[in-house]
Amino acid sequence: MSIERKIINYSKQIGIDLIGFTDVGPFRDLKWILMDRKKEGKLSGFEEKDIVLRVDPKKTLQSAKSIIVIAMSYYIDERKPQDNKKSQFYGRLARIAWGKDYHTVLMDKLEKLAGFIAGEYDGFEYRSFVDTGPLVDRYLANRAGIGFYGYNSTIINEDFGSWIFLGYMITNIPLKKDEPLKNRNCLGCNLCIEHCPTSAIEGPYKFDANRCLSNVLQQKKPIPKEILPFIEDRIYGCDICQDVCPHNMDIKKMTAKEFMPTELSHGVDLVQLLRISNKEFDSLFGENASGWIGKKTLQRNAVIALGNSKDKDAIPYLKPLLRDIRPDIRKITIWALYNIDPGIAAELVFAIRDREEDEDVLEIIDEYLS
Ligand code: B12
Repeated sequence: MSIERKIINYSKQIGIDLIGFTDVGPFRDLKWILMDRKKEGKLSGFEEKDIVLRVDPKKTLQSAKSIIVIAMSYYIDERKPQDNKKSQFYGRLARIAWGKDYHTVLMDKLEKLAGFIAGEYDGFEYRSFVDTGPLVDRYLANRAGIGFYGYNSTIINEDFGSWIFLGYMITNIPLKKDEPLKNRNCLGCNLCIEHCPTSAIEGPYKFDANRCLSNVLQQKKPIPKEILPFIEDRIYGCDICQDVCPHNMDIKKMTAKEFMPTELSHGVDLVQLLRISNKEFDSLFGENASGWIGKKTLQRNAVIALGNSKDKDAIPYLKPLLRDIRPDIRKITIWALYNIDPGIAAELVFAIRDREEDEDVLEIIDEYLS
């Protein structure tokens, strides 16, 4: 049996849904895409900054001869995140954060796979990555025949749609490469472009991360005021461009029990999140894909979601935050209160103005009060 076949068979045994092989470039076509995106200022800042590293796998593993790309589905039947309501105010997590953190799950599969290959191949060398590696995961997945690009830039697989996580292993073993899928293309219906609330998808494969809700919710920097209402009740990630995609209809469901929804998947109790201790935060979000953005950023997002509820019942939960020790939280709370009820907000903000010492917060208070 060929080494490729052995690897494929083993990958199925350990629950990897899709696997493909590709070469180690360098990927000159990708270089131009990355340079254009950078020149236009439309990257998120979370990408590896060194373009040479991104297009040349040998810079990461000198002995590199092939790359194994894996994908795992995280799709489960539509469930309204706020079913089983226990509290009045809930925040929505994108599907990627419904189950266990995919970084850990896919990395674990890659490590198992590496252990298997090491038993078959003397002198095996490898480096594995999920999401945070130097290369461009989608590019590799496309190159290894795992899926095609949607207009929304996601990698879409015929069976699983775009609800797949990607990971890869750069190896020093020569593997017969797969071909990118030919004659399989995005339908080009434009629904992702039309439905993106902030027009972050500017056109086919044209993406401006500055306007993507998923990105702004992860960034620590302040979110532009005009974007805040589009966030609605989201506190991590955004699924719109995939929810509307026809390639995601009638697809196979995930089998990985690791990605089964947890209690958080039904919605995060915003009031609880605002009051959470560091220890509680670690136990609730430690194994969730949203946890890495940290307590403060998630709390900021919770305040935005409360503001977007426009529900006066949220005011008692927001009011104490006008005295929060973190100026960023005080600032966003002022916005949230004004979004709910400008009259009540003006009274509350006026009452704290004299105690406020932070120049930026004072500027915002005066802007609202004038
Ligand atoms: C930074 C980042 C983000 C940023 C920027 C996203 C972006 N589009 O660049 C933000 C925070 C916004 C983000 C959001 C999301 N992300 Co993200 N993200 C990444 C990360 C770390 C780097 C992405 C990158 O390099 N972008 C650079 C640009 C150039 O890439 P791109 O937009 O994908 O562009 C591709 C296409 O446009 C295509 N292309 C360009 N021109 C042309 C022309 C033609 C003709 C064709 C056919 C193709 C084509 O080639 C480009 C390169 O692959 C990767 C992991 C990794 N290390 O690669 C995960 C990754 C891309 N993210 C992922 C996910 C799941 C998401 C979200 C769905 C999460 C969510 N629910 O909120 C959204 C989807 C938003 C979207 N539509 O892209 C998955 C994607 C899985 C998949 N099936 O595609 C990845 C691969 C993580 C993983 N390992 O699973 N992400």
